[in-house]
Amino acid sequence: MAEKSKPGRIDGALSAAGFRFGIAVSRFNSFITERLVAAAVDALERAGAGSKDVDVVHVPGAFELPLTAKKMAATGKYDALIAIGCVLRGETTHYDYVCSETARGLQLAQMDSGLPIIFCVLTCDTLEQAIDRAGLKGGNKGFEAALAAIEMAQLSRKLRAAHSNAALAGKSRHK
Ligand code: INI
Repeated sequence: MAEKSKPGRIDGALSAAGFRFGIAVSRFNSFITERLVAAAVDALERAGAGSKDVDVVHVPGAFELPLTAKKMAATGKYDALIAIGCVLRGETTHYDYVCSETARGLQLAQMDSGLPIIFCVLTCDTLEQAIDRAGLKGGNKGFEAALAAIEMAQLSRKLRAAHSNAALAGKSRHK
């Protein structure tokens, strides 16, 4: 019986050397968001990113993250972005609008620009839940987001190269 060929596998490695990252972070609930940023920068630098290869841009609240990420993507300077925020449920429906529009806007910015934009916006019912995810029981979501940013930067570069190679191969086949 003919041996089955293995599917080609393309993975993103976890080295940040040679990549540039942008972080957009909200000042709202900065007690939480600054802890997420610190962990994200720590992860990027420990994975090999130079300090000059990481920019941090501050915005008023989570709602402002999508436009800022879109503008950062348009600079062409970055291999991946991380959007960091923390939305805490209040007594009104404001929370729902901020959460859904922030998530929707970030996904739109990512799809429009083609640049990976990692979603690191905590959406919590209580401050305790947010604290748990910013360096306590739940680990630190900023650190996890940085790993996702590195993986997606690597993967995007590989897929771009695979695309160019396929295009070149196609051209030479048609000569
Ligand atoms: N922004 C946040 O980042 N987190 C919140 O918890 C929050 N709450 O609860 O209101 C919040 N609101 C501000 C919003 O993101 C905008 O900055 C504001 O509406 C101006 O556009």
